[in-house]
Amino acid sequence: MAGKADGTFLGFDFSTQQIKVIAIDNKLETIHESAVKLDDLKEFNTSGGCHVHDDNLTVTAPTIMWVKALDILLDNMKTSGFDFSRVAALSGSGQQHGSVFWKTGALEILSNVQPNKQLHEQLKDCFSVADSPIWMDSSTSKQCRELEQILGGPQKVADITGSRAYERFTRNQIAKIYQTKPEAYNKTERISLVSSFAASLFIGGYAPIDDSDGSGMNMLDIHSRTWSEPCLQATAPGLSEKMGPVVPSHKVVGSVSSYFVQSFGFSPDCQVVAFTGDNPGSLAGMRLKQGDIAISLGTSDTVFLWLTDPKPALEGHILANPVDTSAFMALLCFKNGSLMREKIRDRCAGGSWETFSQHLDSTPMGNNGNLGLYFDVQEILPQAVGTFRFNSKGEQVSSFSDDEEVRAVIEGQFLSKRVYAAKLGYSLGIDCELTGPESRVLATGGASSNKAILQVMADVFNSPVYIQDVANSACLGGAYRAKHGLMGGSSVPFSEVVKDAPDFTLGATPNPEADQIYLKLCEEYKKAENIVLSEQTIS
Ligand code: ADP
Ligand code: XUL
Repeated sequence: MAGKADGTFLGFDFSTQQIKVIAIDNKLETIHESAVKLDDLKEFNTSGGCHVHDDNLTVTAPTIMWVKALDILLDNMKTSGFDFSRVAALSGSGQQHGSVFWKTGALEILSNVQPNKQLHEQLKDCFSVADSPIWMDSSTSKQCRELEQILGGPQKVADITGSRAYERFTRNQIAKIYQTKPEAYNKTERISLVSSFAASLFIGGYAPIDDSDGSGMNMLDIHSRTWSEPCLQATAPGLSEKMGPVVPSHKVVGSVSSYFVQSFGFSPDCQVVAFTGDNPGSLAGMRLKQGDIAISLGTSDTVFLWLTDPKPALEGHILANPVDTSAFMALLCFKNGSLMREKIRDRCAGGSWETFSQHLDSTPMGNNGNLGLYFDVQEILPQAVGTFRFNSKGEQVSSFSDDEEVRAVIEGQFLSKRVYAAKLGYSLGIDCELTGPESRVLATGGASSNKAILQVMADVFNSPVYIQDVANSACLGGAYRAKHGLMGGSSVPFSEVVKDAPDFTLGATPNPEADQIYLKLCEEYKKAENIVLSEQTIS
């Protein structure tokens, strides 16, 4: 085993716009990083890696495009002299929720691919549905309502599967295909997620779906980590045979097929560890552990939590944890992230982040009781749109000074994250004890370079904030997970495998008075949100 672990590890990410790879050595240092942009494969005519259909709801990607992109990525690595023979194990991730429909007879072709031709040429006729539905699709409201009705309501669906029915979730996409293209459904011998599809390419056979990405389907019982019989029944006939088994995310699902040995010089012993979703992959890449919360401040904001005692709710998603089979993770998405912050920067700080930061630094914690909720586009959490300002008496006001406005948007965004995290069982919540000195907030994404924003984050969460400067955390997570799977999966804690990874940088520490101020403000935030939501219903 030690000999194997001396090798290198590959992590792939089949994301929406690109197929990416990172290679790390046994000391977890990155030795190679490359990517292929899907839009560069001109013959598929995608924009942002997908096709948005005329109804503006249906969003798909040509399945074979992903295969061709992998061919190109591996060819480029070979040309650059990458030594595939040293790869001890590989794993990776895929954009969550997307599905691949393998046509009857495809396994036969997949398990007999020959090294003299590229994969995409050999697999081109393997799919019963040529265009895979992806996570941006929102065309399955009918199927969502059907599932919630059959199972006894949205909370019931959330209790079983970790989320209420969502349009992009795979069960609802499968139900739509069964209802609208029954002949394609009947010709399907296996349904993969993008993640298990990618692993299947490497092993030359059908790789099982892992329980973490499987939790984004509205079809897996997140407690037993097996398919939920009522959900399967509610979807389409004969579905369980088409889904195959579910495995823990650390499971070795096979060795690379002889195609990869002969075409690229992989060792026949190179192990393939189950691929997972990109968000679980990022959790692994960010080395999240119990008590931590990861906050990504990108175009939109995302929050990951490590949970032991999840409380599925109507908002947010609970997934099986990809690095610990007894734990869970929560995923929260907020649409109004950096774009909203930029708007206020432009209006109140002359377009300068420096001036924006000065405004933040010159206002007190708690903003003298002024609170703002800013949703330039329809928000997911909460489902609201518009700008709402409340003064210290809880009265709605039409404007704040520039200083107040800047602090209000940043505090409002972090209060909302803290409140929603608490609703899903995060133990730093309002009604709970602190998780203790070990708990950390990990910040990533573009706005995590702003010290003044990080200070507010530390204060609102009453926790030190560390910066994680990894652009491709899902890829890196794949490489770490490959090593974890090779070293024994459940018998070795993931934290042990990544203990030598580069340290995080401390970005901010909370002020001593922060907790008292923000505990109270969380309550004020909840009241304000209720008012906002009641106004949305009226209008
Ligand atoms: P994504 O990966 O979602 O495209 P990034 O994580 O790269 O996005 O973040 C990009 C965002 O970071 C930009 O929209 C910008 O608003 C924000 N950003 C960059 N620098 C700063 C800064 N100094 N302060 C606040 N926000 C910043
Ligand atoms: C998560 C989600 C996206 C995709 C693509 O629920 O839909 O984050 O995983 O990245």
